[in-house]
Amino acid sequence: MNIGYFLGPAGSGKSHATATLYDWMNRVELDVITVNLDPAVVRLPYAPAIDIRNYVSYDDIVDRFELGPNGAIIAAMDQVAVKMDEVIEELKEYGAEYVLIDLPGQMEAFAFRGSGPVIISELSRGNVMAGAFLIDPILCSTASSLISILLFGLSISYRLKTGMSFAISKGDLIQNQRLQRMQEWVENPEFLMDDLRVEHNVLNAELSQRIAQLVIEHEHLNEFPVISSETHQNIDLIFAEFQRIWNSEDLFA
Ligand SMILES: Nc1nc2c(ncn2[C@@H]2O[C@H](COP(=O)(O)OP(=O)(O)O)[C@@H](O)[C@H]2O)c(=O)[nH]1
Ligand SMILES: [Mg+2]
Repeated sequence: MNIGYFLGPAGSGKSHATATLYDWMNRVELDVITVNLDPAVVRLPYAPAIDIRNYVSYDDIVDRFELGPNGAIIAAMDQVAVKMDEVIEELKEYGAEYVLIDLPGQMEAFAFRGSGPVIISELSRGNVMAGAFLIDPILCSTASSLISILLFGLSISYRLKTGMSFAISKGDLIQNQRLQRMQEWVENPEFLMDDLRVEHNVLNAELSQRIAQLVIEHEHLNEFPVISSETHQNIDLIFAEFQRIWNSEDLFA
């Protein structure tokens, strides 16, 4: 199976991107299913073939352990990790060529805890994996905030040991002028460097430029789309990025 998963902070648009990419893949007649791995989600914009809420009850965890929302989702993700064997059995029964996975926005599970890496490594067994890290435009309004979130995403990709692409979500909400500047950043990293140079609040100009250089060289920024689930803008580029990563993972299989 070719598995593509969406990661990113809460509200960055993962569930809507899952729905939009699923519709697009269906339209071009690819054999695809969706999997919801967010145990705490209330409403989804798509009907998942496999739903983790049938395995793990977030409400039970809140009641039983008297946890707040943050602790409860961390505990729920531990249970998701334990249930992955059963989820993978169900996945095999579908036998789909492509699988889209919608993950929760609780980044702690992926950045610091064991559950995120366990979930991804269980899915990786015998399958090729690719991630798309979605960035809400609110979180990257300045060059340094873009670099900072790319570094965060890179660090998670490093922990998960799978290829990850990046995309800015909700392109339809970005003002034209800002959208143009973001596109300039991703098409020509020199613009990103220019804006980093003029940001006065940068703690250490040399360090931030070196970080920018590292991220730019690593992430092929010119393949870094601004997408929208509202207008469907560039949703096909997410699939192209998944394919690029699946193909490069295949080389090492
Ligand atoms: N305008 C606009 N809103 C979006 C887009 N994608 C998601 N949203 C909205 O952003 C909110 C969070 O989206 P969701 O997909 O649930 O984010 P998730 O928490 O990352 O799964 C919802 O209110 C969506 O309607 C988009 O491309 N354009
Ligand atoms: Mg979601």
